Amino acid sequence: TAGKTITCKAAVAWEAGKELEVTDVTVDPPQKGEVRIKIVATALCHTDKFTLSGDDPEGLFPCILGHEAAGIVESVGEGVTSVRPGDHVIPCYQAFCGECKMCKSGKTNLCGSVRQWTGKGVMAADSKSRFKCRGQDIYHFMGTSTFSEYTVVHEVSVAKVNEKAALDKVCLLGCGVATGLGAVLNTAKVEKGSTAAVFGLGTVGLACVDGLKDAGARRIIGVDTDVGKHQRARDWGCTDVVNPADHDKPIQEVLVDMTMEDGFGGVDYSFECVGNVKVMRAALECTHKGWGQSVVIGVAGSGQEIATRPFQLVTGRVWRGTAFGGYRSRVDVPVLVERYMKGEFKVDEYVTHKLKLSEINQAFQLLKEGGCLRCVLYM
Ligand code: NAD
Ligand code: AHE
Ligand code: ZN
Repeated sequence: TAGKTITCKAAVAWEAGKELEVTDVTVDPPQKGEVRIKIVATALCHTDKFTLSGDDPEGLFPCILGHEAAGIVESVGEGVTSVRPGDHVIPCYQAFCGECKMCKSGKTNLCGSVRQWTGKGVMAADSKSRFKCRGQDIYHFMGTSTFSEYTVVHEVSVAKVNEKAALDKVCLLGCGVATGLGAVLNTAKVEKGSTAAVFGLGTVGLACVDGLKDAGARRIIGVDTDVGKHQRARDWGCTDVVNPADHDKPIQEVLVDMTMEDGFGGVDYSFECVGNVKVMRAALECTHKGWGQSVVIGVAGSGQEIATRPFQLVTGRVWRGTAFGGYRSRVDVPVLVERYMKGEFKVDEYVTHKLKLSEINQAFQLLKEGGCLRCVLYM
């Protein structure tokens, strides 16, 4: 198949808010600096649902969504040296080239090499798509487009991983699980003995909880409006779980009261894993005066803005955000896979449902119903 256009099944999102169509698409051969991957398994992340809803200002249609996957390299384009056909890989929506201003800074995991093209749904070599359906160009999504049997990605976005790792599990390290762990371990750098609050107890929030346990946090307060999420959060390691609806006071005041010690309340660290700007405010304001840090992980819709009294920052609280948990994709994802294989953190436990690519609309429905953490699709 190398060098030839492949016809395969993919889930095409024709329009915002509409069901996907699983149909035949063509996937062009990888050009210079590109890799064509046979996807083995892909999960759905809430960001896929968010973009499909039409709320993502970068959302382009028609497109092929999907960014939490694992697969096998089918062929490589000119000049590709870091992977070869047969390699087991995780496509990463955040690239790492190691050579751009951003990568060289050592201060961020955001790579500048291909982001301007991935945001426009095309490949960097020629600003074109490699997908067509019934003669029409279909946009790429997040530089990954994993809801397809085959996809083309930039070499700088491909992490080569241990071929003994189960691809239908490590796909979760392509987004949600890595993001939550990294938010705690890389972005916040939580110290042993810290107190923390996690808002939103889906996959990203639970991965924060797992990271907090790893970091040795002494108190982990989970917050979720869906009580169906509470017991699992305790099982993951939350010391307390709170439903905002059980309280008359704003949730930030509830958390400050819960953590009162020597006359001062507030958690050392908080993590927003919902994507709601009001929750982001509460997450900042529940942190401790003088040193509290709040990490925004959730993605909020077009036009949404965060607000707080500047006094919250003047008095020492820090508001920050994280993309992919601060991990430098190509470098760190293979290490995460090794650590997972040694049993250092949970991954399998987030897979609550398994379906086929052809059942993808049912999988999106599951995400809306709340009982689902991750649904893994087999191609
Ligand atoms: P999810 O839907 O599984 O989890 C969200 C949880 O928030 C649910 O359990 C829901 O019940 C809860 N929730 C809803 N409203 C709430 C409220 N007002 N207060 C408390 N809890 C509330 O989603 P997920 O896949 O875990 O993703 C979480 C968020 O993180 C999404 O916004 C997603 O787009 C974003 N995300 C960001 C990154 C990143 O790199 N920054 C990576 C992955 C996901
Ligand atoms: N496209 C949106 C923002 C979406 C967003 O913030 N995405 C997160 C990853 S979510 C993964 O599930 C991210 O890492 N962003 C950094 C980046 O480079 O995209 C918008 O508002 O335009
Ligand atoms: Zn995601």
